[in-house]
Amino acid sequence: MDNNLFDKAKMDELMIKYNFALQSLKTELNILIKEFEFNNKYNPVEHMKFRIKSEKSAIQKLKRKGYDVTIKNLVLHVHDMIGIRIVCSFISDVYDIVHVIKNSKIFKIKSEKNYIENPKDTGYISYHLIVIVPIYLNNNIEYYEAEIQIRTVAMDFWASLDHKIQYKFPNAIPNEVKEELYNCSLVIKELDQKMHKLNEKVNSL
Ligand code: 0O2
Repeated sequence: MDNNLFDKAKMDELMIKYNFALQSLKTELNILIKEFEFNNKYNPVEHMKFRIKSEKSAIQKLKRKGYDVTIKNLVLHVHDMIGIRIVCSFISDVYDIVHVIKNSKIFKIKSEKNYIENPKDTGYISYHLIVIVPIYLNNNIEYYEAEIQIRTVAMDFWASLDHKIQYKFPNAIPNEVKEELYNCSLVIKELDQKMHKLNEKVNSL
């Protein structure tokens, strides 16, 4: 596959800007989470992962969506060049984090997808926010999109197996595997609800 479809100098400049935006996003998220922890004497985050999408994946995504491989289309249509995954213990933690991010004075929320309330047909469960991150350059302010995925450890466990399966069967996942995976997502959902209730009970004792 040809990975050098973008103008190199322009792509290098864009990647630097995405890196600036990621640094700014990381810093702000860390502050918001520490502040939440200070106010509530509780840290809802198990762990966080950060990544910039590779040029190769960006090209694949543009092609999958039917767009020409141009830098303009990348900026307009690939909303997750900057990706952050926040993994929490309980569903209530996920919603706490969503609330904290939505209240940020630094990012604007562009869109959200609640795959906890409305799981995907595959069984995928998670909460997605697309945020707009400002970067303050010498002479101007520029804005970049980032996708924040917020989910429980159990949802993350399911998604990582699903990801492996998609990689193993890039053309079509066998039906029996699909079905089993979907059934696992129902178990994950039930487990998350039970763990949430148990945690509430323990907290009230
Ligand atoms: P990768 O390799 O993880 O980055 P959009 O990004 O909004 O233009 P889409 O697909 O409508 O496109 O958005 P959506 O549904 O919010 O999905 C974006 C990302 O969520 C995906 O990015 C995955 O990371 C994750 N995701 C969505 N559906 C599934 C799923 O069924 N299983 C798993 N494991 N992850 C999922 P990418 O670029 O597709 O993949």
